[in-house]
Amino acid sequence: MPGSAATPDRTAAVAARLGGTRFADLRWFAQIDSTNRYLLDEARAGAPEGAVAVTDFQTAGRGRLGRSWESPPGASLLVSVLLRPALPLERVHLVTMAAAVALAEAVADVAGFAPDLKWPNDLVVDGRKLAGLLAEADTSGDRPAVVVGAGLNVAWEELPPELAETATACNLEISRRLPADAARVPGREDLLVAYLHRLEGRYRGLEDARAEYRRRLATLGRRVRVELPTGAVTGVAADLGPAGQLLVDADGGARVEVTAGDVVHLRPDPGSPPAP
Ligand code: BT5
Repeated sequence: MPGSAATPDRTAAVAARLGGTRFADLRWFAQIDSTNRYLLDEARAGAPEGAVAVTDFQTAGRGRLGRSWESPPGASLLVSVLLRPALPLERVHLVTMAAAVALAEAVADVAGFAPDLKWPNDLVVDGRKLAGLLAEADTSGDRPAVVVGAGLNVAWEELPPELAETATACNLEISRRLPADAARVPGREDLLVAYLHRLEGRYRGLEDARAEYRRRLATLGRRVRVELPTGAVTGVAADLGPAGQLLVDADGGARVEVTAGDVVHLRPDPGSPPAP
């Protein structure tokens, strides 16, 4: 079975706090295979913009490029939204950038610290991944439907060995900053409500969202290695293109436009000025 029934109490309590947004049609599942898979199927069946799926646990959480997204039950905010932006397909990445900014703003609002953005869709703290976003499109209707999924690590007792060096969670960051008696773990409901309110604002102003994404993008100005299907490119991340592409000044002198791929932030060369 792909998902258990939505939990009505959770669903109603959160939906009641979403007035003024387009996100009133919210379903909170105790367990599901993937909230992105669920909403893509809903999109294909004609569901309108604004549907939201949230879950405590995914049995087949998806990352980008066929990877998986892991989280123990109840430890993360796992949420997808369905949007039908009036944009050509090649510009729908603006929606993912708006969502990344909104999620970073929600973390600042509720958890009290500000994560950085890493191209294309990660929230990071001191280089460790706090959250990832995955956008998937369905182009069968008149307008592309975009499902934007977000996985935000909220309250992890400990990180599993395979993520111990690369990931972090809100509770771990808060306890690093505050003495144990003052540290409070933010609630997933509060983070969700803040995220959807912030997303409403950012989605209404996609060009501003792009500018804010660019402003917060820790990748810009850094030496990077970009892993592409055709091989790796090393250089300096120089700018963001109008549709969210990463423009890299490669070591050989060429400017490379990256639309999809993985980026590794490198340490600056010895002797060169520090990255901003
Ligand atoms: C992403 O992929 O960062 C996108 C993640 C999107 C997850 C959400 S959850 C709600 C919605 N429904 C879904 O099915 N998916 C979305 P990517 O950049 O490919 O990162 C995946 C990689 O991050 C994995 O290969 C692991 O190395 C690592 N990883 C897995 N789980 C992680 C976690 N909880 N925290 C940090 N890193 C993780």
